[in-house]
Amino acid sequence: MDRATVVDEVFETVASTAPEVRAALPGRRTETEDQNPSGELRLAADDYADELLEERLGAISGVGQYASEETQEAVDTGEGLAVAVDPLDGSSNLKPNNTMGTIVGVYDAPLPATGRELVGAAYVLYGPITTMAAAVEGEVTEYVVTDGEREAVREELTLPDEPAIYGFGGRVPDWPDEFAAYAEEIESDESLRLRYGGSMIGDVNQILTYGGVFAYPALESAPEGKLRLQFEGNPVGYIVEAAGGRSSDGERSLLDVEPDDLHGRVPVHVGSTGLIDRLEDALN
Ligand code: AFP
Repeated sequence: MDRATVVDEVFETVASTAPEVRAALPGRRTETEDQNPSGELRLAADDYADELLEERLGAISGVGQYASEETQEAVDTGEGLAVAVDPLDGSSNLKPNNTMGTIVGVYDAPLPATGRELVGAAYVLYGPITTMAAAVEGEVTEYVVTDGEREAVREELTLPDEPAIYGFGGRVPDWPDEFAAYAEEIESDESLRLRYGGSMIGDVNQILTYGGVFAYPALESAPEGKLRLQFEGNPVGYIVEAAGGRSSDGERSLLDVEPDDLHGRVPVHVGSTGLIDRLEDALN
């Protein structure tokens, strides 16, 4: 299969798996004893989504590697593109019945790879309805996913010209002074309102819809931030940049960050270009 067909097959497979992931959530809110490679407790729901997606994405002809936020090593599945998956982003939102997502990045290089090797990225948002945002060849399409079938509802999706919301993760006392000063500037802007839901996909989807800035910044206690480059930063950076916005680790596009290992973390800032430009000015 040609590369574009494989990428679409990956998106189709993630969309078709979404109803089973969503249906399994109510019965899998329990924490397991296991920790993922990032040291976070895995929910039964994380395990279930990961097993389904590894089996189905790994079976696609043209997918040669499967890596997940939930498992230490990437798995060889033949020849071809590499997929990096966060099976259930925001799983701590399951207990309070808040938004969650599934993220997939499709790299034309062995993992770990820079975001410049991405040839597609998508996320499923488990909200009041199930939607998918998918970026390929510089264009973002939003789909409603019904019974695993995608229906395009917004094509050539771009961020609105005027930003409207912001959301910053981490504890305020743990923000470095430069980020705290930037946050204060944003908070004092009367045209921007706070929206932070604890699941990056839910928060980023609001940025795609309303414009603004989402950040999980470097913290004094965690200079690399919390989010993983391969599974969260790169795919979301790729999608937001394809929608006409920007991404940054504080100095450069997330897509230019050299990975040190498969589960390496990175400060993530994504959103409207002007707000990310101002962030980089504030941090440097
Ligand atoms: P979980 O998957 O453990 O809920 O973490 C979600 C996440 O990786 C990302 O989706 C959120 O933006 C961020 O963590 C929330 O982190 P805080 O709980 O520290 O706000």
